Amino acid sequence: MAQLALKNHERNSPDHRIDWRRVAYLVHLSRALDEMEEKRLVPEKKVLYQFSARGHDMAQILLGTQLTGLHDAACGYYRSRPLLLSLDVDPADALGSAMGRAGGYSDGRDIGVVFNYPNRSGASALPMCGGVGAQYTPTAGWAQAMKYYATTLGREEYTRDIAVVLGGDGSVASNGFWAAVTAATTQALPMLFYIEDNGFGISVPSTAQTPGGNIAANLASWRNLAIFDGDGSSPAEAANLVHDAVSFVRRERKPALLRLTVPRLEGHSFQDTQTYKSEETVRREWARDPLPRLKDFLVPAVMTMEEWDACESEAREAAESACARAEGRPVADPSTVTRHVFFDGDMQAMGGQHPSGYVPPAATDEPEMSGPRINMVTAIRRTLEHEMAINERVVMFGEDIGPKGGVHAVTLGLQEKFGNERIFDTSLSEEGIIGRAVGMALAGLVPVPEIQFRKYAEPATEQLNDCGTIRWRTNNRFAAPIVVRMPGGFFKCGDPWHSQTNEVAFVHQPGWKVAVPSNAEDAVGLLRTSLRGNDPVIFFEHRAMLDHAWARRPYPGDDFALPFGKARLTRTGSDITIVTWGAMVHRCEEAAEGFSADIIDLRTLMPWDREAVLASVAKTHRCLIVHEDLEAAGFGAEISAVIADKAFTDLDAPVSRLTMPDIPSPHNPILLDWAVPSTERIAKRIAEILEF
Ligand SMILES: Cc1ncc(C[n+]2csc(CCOP(=O)(O)OP(=O)(O)O)c2C)c(N)n1
Repeated sequence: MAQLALKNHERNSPDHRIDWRRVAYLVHLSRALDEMEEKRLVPEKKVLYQFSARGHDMAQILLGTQLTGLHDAACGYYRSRPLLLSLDVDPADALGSAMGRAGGYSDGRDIGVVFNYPNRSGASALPMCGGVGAQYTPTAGWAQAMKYYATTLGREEYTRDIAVVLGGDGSVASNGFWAAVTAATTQALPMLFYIEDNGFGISVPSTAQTPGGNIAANLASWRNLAIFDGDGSSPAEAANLVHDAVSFVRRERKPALLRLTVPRLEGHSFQDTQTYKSEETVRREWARDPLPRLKDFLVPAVMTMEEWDACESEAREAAESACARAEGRPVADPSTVTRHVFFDGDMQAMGGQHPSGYVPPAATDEPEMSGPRINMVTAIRRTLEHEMAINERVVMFGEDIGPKGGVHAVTLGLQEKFGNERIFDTSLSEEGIIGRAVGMALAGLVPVPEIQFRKYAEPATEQLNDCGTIRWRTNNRFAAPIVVRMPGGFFKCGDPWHSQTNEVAFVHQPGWKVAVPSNAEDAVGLLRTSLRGNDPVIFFEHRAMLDHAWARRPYPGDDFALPFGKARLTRTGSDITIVTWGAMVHRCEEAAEGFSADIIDLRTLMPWDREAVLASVAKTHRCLIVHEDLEAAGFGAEISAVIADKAFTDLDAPVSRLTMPDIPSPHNPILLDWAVPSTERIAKRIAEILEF
């Protein structure tokens, strides 16, 4: 591949398939915006975060000119504004967002350099993240969705579309980069890794990111990855390499990596004075400025000097007009800032199945009570099977969920039924699993990733967090509704790795709904609602309940769906309210024998049914919260705080919590039994509260 690139690079006159006048105009526009920020808007404190794209600009714009697929998508990073301009984003949106004004990419919620651009008539820009490396796996997910639409669903209109990710030389050391390279190359995804190597990650040289400093050279022997490498400051070479790399991915439906060396002509950000660079380094960087090179390349071959000057003036005027329009925008009404954490009926422009007119089938919360009692594993499998059968957008993936059927056997037999494009095993990378799910959701699919055990969601923490905030930070332009199935909690024994619950961590991450079913019937209802819904969901499958006799229920029917935020009152009584969920519901029921208790199974923690709890406490005047998760900052703390706040005068006793002590789950069953709230200890605590 490198050889092919060199050959093309010998073509050093302007390639007439490229609209060079537009390229020149956009480079001038990008420079004018950078200069305006550096000289006026940042010193005047109208723009608070500025990352100059000078030096990176020309090659990015050449890349943008190649994104001609109707469903192409690119995900950039904070230095990617030139690409955005080349996708025809209004510069007033770019500047207005940098100023944090109303409208634009995020209505003032996110920094202006972190952008997004939903586009139904051409290439889109996927929601960017502030975290370096976080852009990679969602882009792999978009590429996977293109493949899925074209190959699995046979949709002709997706056969040439690709995904492009932009990253700096520092980002190639990130987990996300490697997760995406592995996913794209093991699954042959139409994805271009576009690496802008400016030699520094803030101040750290690229030799600290990859040995020798050249990621393209180091990946030369990586299987299934075409490598292109060259000078991003040379107009001819950059144009040819970008064209060849993009065409390769489009044509071959395989991944490629294009590394272009570019000079970073300014500091990392406005505040960076670059004292770590020698004068000689700075001089050499400026000698590689692509703008004068572009001029020499195009004048007179493509345009006259007068036309070049006119192009620059036109770009400067456009930048001034954009600035005036941006400054004319107000700041968003602060009271709107709590909107768009979740879907509220106002449809996002892109992401998930709902924007393209999906109407969920009719559903009921009345279960069909006939049929044998089935365990939670079978109930979940049956629900997945039905929803996959009626909805071709549902795709499942994770570790060992294919031929093995999952380590908990939930997906047993499903790959045989639906094929290995709709249910597949992934590389062992949770960031890869969740990030790709995000990208697939952005492209309109309904991804259902499985995390093998709760604890192993940790490598995906960044992707989970960023997924939850997509709707909010793009001000409802994008959303990524995915359903993450995740088993956890104790089983026959405990241990620090397979047994934690820690559901509360997801409640604390904006944008996630959290389901914690205690039995087969609720699992069916909540899973179905999740798969048909328009928000990301953590669906928690308790290991101890998957095959527990108490949790077995008749299959409630293919139309059974339960609303989130609606608790189930499993027993009624008058003396105490017991609030619980998951594996503790069964123990609370046993413990409450002989007492007159309301037992509330919350079923979902985000949202949670405050009304049911407060109404019950108003009746019983006493409350015990039982959960398996740790006490400190567990979800019980939230419930007690709400009761203290809203029902203080109703109480005849302090609100009490019975939980695991603040320790990891112990392995030996005797130690575990001591740590997890047992029926006996719950009963004892109930008696104590009643005696208070
Ligand atoms: C996960 C993460 N770690 C650290 C940072 C802080 N940070 C922002 S940019 C940057 C350097 C990135 O360099 P590179 O990828 O080469 O891109 P460049 O800025 O040179 O274009 C760092 C360390 C971050 N944003 N995210």
